[in-house]
Amino acid sequence: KFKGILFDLDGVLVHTDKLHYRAWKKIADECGILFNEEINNLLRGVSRMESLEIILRNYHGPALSQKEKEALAEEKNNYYKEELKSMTPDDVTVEVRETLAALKAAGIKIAIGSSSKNTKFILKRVGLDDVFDAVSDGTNITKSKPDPEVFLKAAEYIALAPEDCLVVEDAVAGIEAAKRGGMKAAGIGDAAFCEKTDYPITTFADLKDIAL
Ligand code: G16
Ligand code: MG
Repeated sequence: KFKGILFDLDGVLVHTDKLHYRAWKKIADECGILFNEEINNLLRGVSRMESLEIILRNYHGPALSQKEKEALAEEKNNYYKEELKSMTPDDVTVEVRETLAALKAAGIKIAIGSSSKNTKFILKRVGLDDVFDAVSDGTNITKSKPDPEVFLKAAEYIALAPEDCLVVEDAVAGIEAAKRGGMKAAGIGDAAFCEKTDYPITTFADLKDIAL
């Protein structure tokens, strides 16, 4: 049915969303800004600088220059990268590994479509760096989700038309990106309840029922 499957990274294959949360929380606390899980959910799939802008909606201090904003984003990334060092292959479940292997064995091409500029580092840490046919991430795009660019590039890298691909996402912005790109979308977590989600799934292995 699908010739290719394009996987979001954070919140789908690995749970770096918690690490993003902790790093942003440090920045928010330092600046005296309200930040909680609800606000964190708005950052899923959104680029680093756009995430900062969302967080700064709750900042009421003196105006920040572009330079100051970039410094805050960099500080967040430093905290985040420190946290990423603790990731190991154990951070990818057996269910995820087995499902990816089953999809590949069926001849389906698999690729990453992530907004993160840390994607390659994360894939290496968790031992998934040799598993995917292609990686499209924050380093090869100019517009982040909900723009479809990251998934269109992923499809292009595996030489498939968007309509032959299924996107797997945990974020509403990612589902939106998939639909705008002309792909079908499977949603896990919050994204399972998104109106535009074609295939709501409760667990990663459900992908086998959809794609095999
Ligand atoms: C991920 C996260 C976002 C994060 C973005 C950029 O996207 O979900 O919260 O802001 O990457 O990450 P970085 O700061 O590492 O470049 P995705 O698309 O993998 O869910
Ligand atoms: Mg995600």
